[in-house]
Amino acid sequence: MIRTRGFTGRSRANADEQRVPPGQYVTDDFPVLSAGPTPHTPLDRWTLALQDGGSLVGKWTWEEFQALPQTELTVDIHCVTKWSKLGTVWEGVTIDDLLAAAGLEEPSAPHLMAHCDGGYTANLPLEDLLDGKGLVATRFDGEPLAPEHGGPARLLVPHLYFWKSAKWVRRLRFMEHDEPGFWESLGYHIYGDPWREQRYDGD
Ligand SMILES: Nc1nc2c(c(=O)[nH]1)N[C@H]1C(S)=C(S)[C@@H](COP(=O)(O)O)O[C@H]1N2
Ligand SMILES: [Mo]
Repeated sequence: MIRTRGFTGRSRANADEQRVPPGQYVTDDFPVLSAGPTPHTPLDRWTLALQDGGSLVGKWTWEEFQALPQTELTVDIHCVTKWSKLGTVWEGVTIDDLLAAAGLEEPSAPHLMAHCDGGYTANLPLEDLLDGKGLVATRFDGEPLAPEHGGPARLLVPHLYFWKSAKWVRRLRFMEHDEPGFWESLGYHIYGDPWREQRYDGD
């Protein structure tokens, strides 16, 4: 079959339209959105911790984290400022594998708060991170994740607005009850489903 450039372009545009949540536009750029300066934690001082109440229930050095099962995920991402980026390729450790590595097949609370270098936080229902839906990503597009995009490691939760994908994540804390994170306490939606345009509190 012969395809002209125009045909390919048009069919791609149509397919993309159904892939893109309401109010979003597609960009090939990868904008940087950070509420503060980019932290630069050296890998030999980096750890990822899993916290339940006052207890540490898991902790990995960079080396230990690299030894966990690594998963590649190709997903579309949607920022509340209305850009979407299609077919982004990430690598990292799924939350399922992280919990399994900590011996937590039965997680103890239904919500998580992600805590980051620099103080940023984002709250998430644990369920939204399970079954391969959430990743602690350390690679983007086949390369180590750039610091401005959250390197060494960020959360990736692509089915929610991208503010939930906390950059420079260092600690995941189980919560019995949902609490607002950084943007959520400043008026953003507590859940943030782009398909329901849950941008702000009350949407
Ligand atoms: N630690 C931290 N994570 C963060 C943010 C931030 O300011 N600090 N911004 C959020 C927002 S609002 C968006 S849209 C995405 C942007 O990710 P990017 O800069 O890689 O595009 O990161 C999210 N994660
Ligand atoms: Mo954002």
